Amino acid sequence: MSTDHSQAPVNAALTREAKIHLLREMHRIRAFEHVALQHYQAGHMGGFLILQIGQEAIPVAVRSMMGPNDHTICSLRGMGTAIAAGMSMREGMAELFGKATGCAKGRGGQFGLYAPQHRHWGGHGYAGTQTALAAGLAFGLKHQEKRGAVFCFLGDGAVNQGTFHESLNLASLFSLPVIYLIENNGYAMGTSVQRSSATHGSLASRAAGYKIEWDLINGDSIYEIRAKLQPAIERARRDQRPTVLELSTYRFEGFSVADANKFKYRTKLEVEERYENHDPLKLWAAKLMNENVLDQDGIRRIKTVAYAEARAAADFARSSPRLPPAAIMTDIYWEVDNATAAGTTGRHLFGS
Ligand SMILES: Cc1ncc(C[n+]2csc(CCOP(=O)(O)OP(=O)(O)O)c2C)c(N)n1
Ligand SMILES: [Mg+2]
Repeated sequence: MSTDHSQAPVNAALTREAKIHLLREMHRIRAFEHVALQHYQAGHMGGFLILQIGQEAIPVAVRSMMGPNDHTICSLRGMGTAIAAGMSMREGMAELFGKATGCAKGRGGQFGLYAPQHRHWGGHGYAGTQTALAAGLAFGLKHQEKRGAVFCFLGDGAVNQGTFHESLNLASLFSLPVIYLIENNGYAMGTSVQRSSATHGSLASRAAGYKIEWDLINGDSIYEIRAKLQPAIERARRDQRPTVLELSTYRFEGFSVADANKFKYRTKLEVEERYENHDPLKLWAAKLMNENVLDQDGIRRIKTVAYAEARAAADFARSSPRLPPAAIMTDIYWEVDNATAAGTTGRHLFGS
């Protein structure tokens, strides 16, 4: 029997404006990534470009549930997560273009999408790295006696990394307020979940071995994500206990823009079927039309405004300067640590 998640208290409490905001945010992410992709393909930027197109509901729904003591941290597939966190399109786009106006002054590109002012601790390149950092952030919350939760996004390919299992063990043992969100998009690069993970039918159920609560979520559904996040958030904030959630999702594009064979390991039919029936933007728009929150025109306007914002961000990024070569000696650990007490004692975190 399927549950009507729209009636869950967290969803029943959503105002019309909040529902529209959720659609707007998903469209902003998609527009941002489409425009970035166009510029990448035109040769205007280099490095990696790793898109979240198809997975937008997850970061947007998570952000909509966050409070002032909550944090996010994710993998490289995290441009949408940064935008959902509140990073401006201009800062994000300029970072991808390697410009001084980017959020990391163009030093990181796809690897530099950090927004600490929004409590978003970036996209991490080594699969699973963020899971240990998330445990650390959660430990920090506990140490500071703050009631909050750390939302840690990871891919299905990261669940077999040792660091994830070490993190789960410590999260349970130390009772840490961390929520691991496995974005199961079916593939790690070109390897399917079936070929990479030995399971009893789900990745999240492994959490039981660490005495951690877990659940499965349809990652295309804003209502379901929000409804099932609620108990995990309470568990983190009230009981200071971890949770593992596995969200089914799909990436419509390749692993990265350099993934020329995006149909080699999956059929065109599979991708088309997912796009037709599991596009979170289409699904949420249909819900809002059904509930008479928006009509076709309203949805079109949201999309138009999102693309205008993304194109303006790209213009801003292209016309921004790069850092001068001399800047190589600034914003480095040495500069931060040199001549500080922490630099001589090594005690950065816990005072004296
Ligand atoms: C420790 C480590 N091994 C290998 C890689 C190369 N690599 C980059 S992404 C990736 C697959 C990630 O798949 P998944 O976790 O499912 O995330 P998705 O790309 O689907 O979002 C691999 C193997 C890496 N970044 N880190
Ligand atoms: Mg994956």
